[in-house]
Amino acid sequence: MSSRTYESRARTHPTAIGRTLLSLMAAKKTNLCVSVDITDAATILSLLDAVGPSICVAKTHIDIIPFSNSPSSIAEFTAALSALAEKHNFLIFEDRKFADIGSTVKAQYGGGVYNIAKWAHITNAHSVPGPGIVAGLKEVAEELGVTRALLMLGEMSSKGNLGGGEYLAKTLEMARGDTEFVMGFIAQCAVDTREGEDWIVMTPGVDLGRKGDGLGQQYNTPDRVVREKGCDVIIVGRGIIGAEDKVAKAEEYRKAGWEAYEKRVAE
Ligand code: 5IU
Repeated sequence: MSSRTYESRARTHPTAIGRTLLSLMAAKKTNLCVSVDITDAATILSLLDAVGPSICVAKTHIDIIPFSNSPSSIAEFTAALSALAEKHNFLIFEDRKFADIGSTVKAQYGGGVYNIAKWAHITNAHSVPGPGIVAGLKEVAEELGVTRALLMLGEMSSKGNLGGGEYLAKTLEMARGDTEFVMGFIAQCAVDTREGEDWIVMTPGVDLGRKGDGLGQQYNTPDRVVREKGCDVIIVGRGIIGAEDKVAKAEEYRKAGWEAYEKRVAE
């Protein structure tokens, strides 16, 4: 687990997106990623405009939006999303969980109706298919001439998931094959780091009160995942989007995540 500050890691992280992310986290004093699992595009945009100052990353699932209301086009929505990311200085993470062979994920990431690589700074991929998935995704970013980064799924938050342990260790080995494109992991704990390595760990399954959702989701507190387990970014969905006062709740999570980080680097 890293006791280095986000500022210091921002200067040396091997990925360009990692350096940008760590530096904006330090500047805004936030390690909060809000997961906007909302099906109405306009509601997502107004929520992000309101919580923008509290977050470092907005995590999307673009394929849950029917685009039947305004904004009714994907391009219009992603343009507005990008403008909000600029305005409030946060990054966009499409939680696509790519899981196919290199040639197929190339077509999925760079094309289709969503054109994810064009607007999402970060996406993620399962390690099941082997290193070709990393190579295929990276080729898309190179061909488009955009700066992008990948998180590998090392361990999920849900009960009974097959990640963690040896699976995470093998995923880490795969990530070592491309340290300029793979910025880190989705995991529930810091990964074993060799001298000179730095992986950003983003962690879903975070809630200040609940323990689960009845469908396998398992929650830990910001303090548990950031201070005790060494994760870097907390990902919070329903804990914020389900609250009456979403702005106040986002601030509450930002403060909890930030205090946990401050304690970790002081320990
Ligand atoms: N998500 C998880 N667990 C995981 C991965 C992704 O919960 O291991 I990878 C997603 C699912 C949802 C968000 O979009 O993170 C968590 O939302 P809640 O905080 O509402 O449970």
